[in-house]
Amino acid sequence: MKTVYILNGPNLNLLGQRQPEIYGRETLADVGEACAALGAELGLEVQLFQSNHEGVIVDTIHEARHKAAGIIINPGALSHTSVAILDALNAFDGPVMEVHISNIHKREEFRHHSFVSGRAEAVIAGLGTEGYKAAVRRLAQLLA
Ligand code: DHK
Repeated sequence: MKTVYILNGPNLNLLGQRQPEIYGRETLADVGEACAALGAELGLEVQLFQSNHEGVIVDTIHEARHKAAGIIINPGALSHTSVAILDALNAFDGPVMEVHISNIHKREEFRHHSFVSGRAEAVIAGLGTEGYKAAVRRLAQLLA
């Protein structure tokens, strides 16, 4: 079974608690369970990670080089600032899906640009937490 990493950046540990009008009421654990169940149906083992620290996310992408066939990433605020995460993803050989729970293009201008988007096969923004499941489905197709 192929493994997929779902990586989440800063503040996403507070999913379900912070600004629910923007990010919804589902928790990250709920997202992890739903994606693991969907992944199992589609023949993928899904592993969920979250860190508030850029370097830990970079280290986890390096680990994915040897352990994962694909990556789904919501870098949170680091989407808009982190060349280091882009560089790490460029050192990963498999497909990358970028997910934003909110529609970053409808929000403040500083959220409109993401360093990761040029590396991603697809960018999903504004589907709420459903976006993670859409990314799992697409990765299953790409990895079939
Ligand atoms: C999550 C965050 O934490 C923000 O910093 C991004 C993203 C948007 C999201 O929509 O999932 O700007």
